[in-house]
Amino acid sequence: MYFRCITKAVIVAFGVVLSTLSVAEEIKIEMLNYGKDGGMVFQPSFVKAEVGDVITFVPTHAGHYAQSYITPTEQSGWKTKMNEPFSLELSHEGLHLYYCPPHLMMGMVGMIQVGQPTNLELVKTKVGRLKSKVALKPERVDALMQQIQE
Ligand SMILES: [Cu+2]
Repeated sequence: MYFRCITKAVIVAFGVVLSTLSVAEEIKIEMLNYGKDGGMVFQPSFVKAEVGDVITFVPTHAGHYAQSYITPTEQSGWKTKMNEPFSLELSHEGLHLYYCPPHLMMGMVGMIQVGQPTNLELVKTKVGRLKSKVALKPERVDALMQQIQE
């Protein structure tokens, strides 16, 4: 019990140090014809990140790009170029909900949570409209919503 408390304290202290240093991370998201969750996917489709981290969209398979549907309030919308890698610097807290325009119908959607989900209410309001355009695997949109950490 005593040992467990110490372990927990160390982990908490380590977490505080990490968040204070806030080392920027590069996080890769692959664009795939086929991945762990089936056809036409961003992998990973849900990413939890922090302000200052950089997302790189990697066009592992051809024929994909990514476009934001919702971004954190202070961060402007973004769009990658077909078959080209793209780096996105996460400048503000909140949720990015995005999709691959040619494969939205097939459920090629993704989400990036940056820190706190500051724009969650807006996302909840608008997500239905995006989901209505997904003919195959609309449950992927729900799965993204369920992974949001409040
Ligand atoms: Cu695609």
